[in-house]
Amino acid sequence: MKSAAKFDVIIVGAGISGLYMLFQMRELGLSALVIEAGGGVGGTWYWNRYPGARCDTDTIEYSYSFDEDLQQEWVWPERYPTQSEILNYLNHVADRFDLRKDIRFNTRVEAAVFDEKARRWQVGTDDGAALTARFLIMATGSISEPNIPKIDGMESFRGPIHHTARWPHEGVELAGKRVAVIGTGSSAVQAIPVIAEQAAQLTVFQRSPQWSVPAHNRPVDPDFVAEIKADYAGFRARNRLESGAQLSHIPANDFSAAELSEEERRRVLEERWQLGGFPFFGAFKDITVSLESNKATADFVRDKIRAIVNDPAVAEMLTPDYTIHCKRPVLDSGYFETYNRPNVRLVDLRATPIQAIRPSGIRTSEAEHEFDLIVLATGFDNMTGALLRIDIRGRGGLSLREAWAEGPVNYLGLQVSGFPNLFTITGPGSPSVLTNMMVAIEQHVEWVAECIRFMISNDHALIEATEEAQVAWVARVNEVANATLWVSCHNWYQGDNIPGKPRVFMPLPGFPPYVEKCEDVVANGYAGFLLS
Ligand code: N01
Repeated sequence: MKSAAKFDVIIVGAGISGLYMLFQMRELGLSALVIEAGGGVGGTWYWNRYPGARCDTDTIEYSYSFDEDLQQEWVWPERYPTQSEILNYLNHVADRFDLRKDIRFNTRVEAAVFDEKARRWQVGTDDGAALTARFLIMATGSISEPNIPKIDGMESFRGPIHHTARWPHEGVELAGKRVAVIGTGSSAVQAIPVIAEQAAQLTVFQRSPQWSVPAHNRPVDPDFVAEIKADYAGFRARNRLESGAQLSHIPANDFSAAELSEEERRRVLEERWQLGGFPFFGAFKDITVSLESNKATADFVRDKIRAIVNDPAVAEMLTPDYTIHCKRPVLDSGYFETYNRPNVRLVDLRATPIQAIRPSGIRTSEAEHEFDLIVLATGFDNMTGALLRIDIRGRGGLSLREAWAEGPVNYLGLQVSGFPNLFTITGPGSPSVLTNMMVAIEQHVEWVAECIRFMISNDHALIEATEEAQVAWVARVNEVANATLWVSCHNWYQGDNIPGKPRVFMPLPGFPPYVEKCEDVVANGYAGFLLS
């Protein structure tokens, strides 16, 4: 039998986390291999190529901060980066730091088993390779495992069915086509206006109406960029002090709706609506905890939807009845306006659910709809899906799937008790998806790199979260989340979008206190971890 190829570190995934992790491991002089299922770098931005795909974090913030020359030199044309611009950027990073030579593409990790005797991880891939490493780092992404709903008759459809996160690289011809989009999350809200312009007909199948606010994309203002770049490090540092690790230049207002008259509330909300993007949700300081501020904001958006959409019945269908900002906020460029087009129809799945996909289209409880193409904008098995699809086994053969049968448990979102030397980047239990992901990723990667450096220089073979620290951490995440309105609706933060998934709030609200905790843990000799 061929012996396994040995590395100090194996990193799973060559997205934003995996690339930076590899860079950091090289800095420590370690041998590292990245294993990537895709044919190129980029992770999310490699896979999500649907029409209109764009990031909704401002370009000035959605980039690495670890290299001053890189952040000074790179130029983004618009307020929000498109998928292809981000992919170009990540390819540039991979080339600039010569990362590709340590990345194995088109290879999927299937299993990882901790060998207690050798104190190493054995990693198996779909091409049959056997690899071992002292450290295993899961840079598999928080939003990467597509959710393909099980709908009767799906395989019988005569045309193509494309998930937004598996969009064909060569693009899809939409002209003259009758297109169905199932889902109305961030991906759909971006894709729908673009598809509507190209297709002959578009029918949107909506399960939950979506709170969405205008992105107000525009070319970047060179003076603004010059101002930021004059002290980019300072800008980054200020962003890290914000709860969402971003937008320090447009912070949330410091008052709640209760402090204002009706007229003042409207004025403040209108100002924020004109700013567009995430700053809208900062009209009041407490939209995620105060029902009054939340309702004031929601009522304002309800009025906007009614004013934009011409047909009152369609406007009603598009108007959410749950707390705003409870599902992950969505930014759009002409989403509600699209429903005024003569070639666009909306089907409310609450009133008329899908019964089956037929060779010619989709059958709901009310009608048969004929299509040439079906788009699944049905989202992801977020935060745990990409980890649990791999058969990961720690001490005593304990599988991660068993350990997380009731929902994910870990310490700091970084390590699971019973799985020594295994780290997750932006895992559940960390701020991750409630922040600017770039910042959350850099913080995690740097923490893990420092931890490995510490272990090597102090001759520690293993690090493992203790059971007690893990129990306390999970309780803390629940306590923080339960004090917010994020638990007041059905959302993917709690796994509500996946049938049978345990209902557990997965990300941790609040970036700065989390960072402080991570730093305290280190200052106290990795408190809550067992080093041996
Ligand atoms: O996925 P989603 P997404 N039948 O889960 C519906 C990030 N992102 O790909 O709300 C019918 O939000 C589902 O309905 P419901 C961002 O963090 C960022 O759009 O569960 N419908 C929902 O409407 C985002 O939150 C960017 O009731 C079904 C939709 O499908 C995350 O990725 C861009 C269904 C899924 O929405 C995921 O976004 C894109 C079924 N069986 C994504 N199953 C930017 O940065 C699900 N749905 C801009």
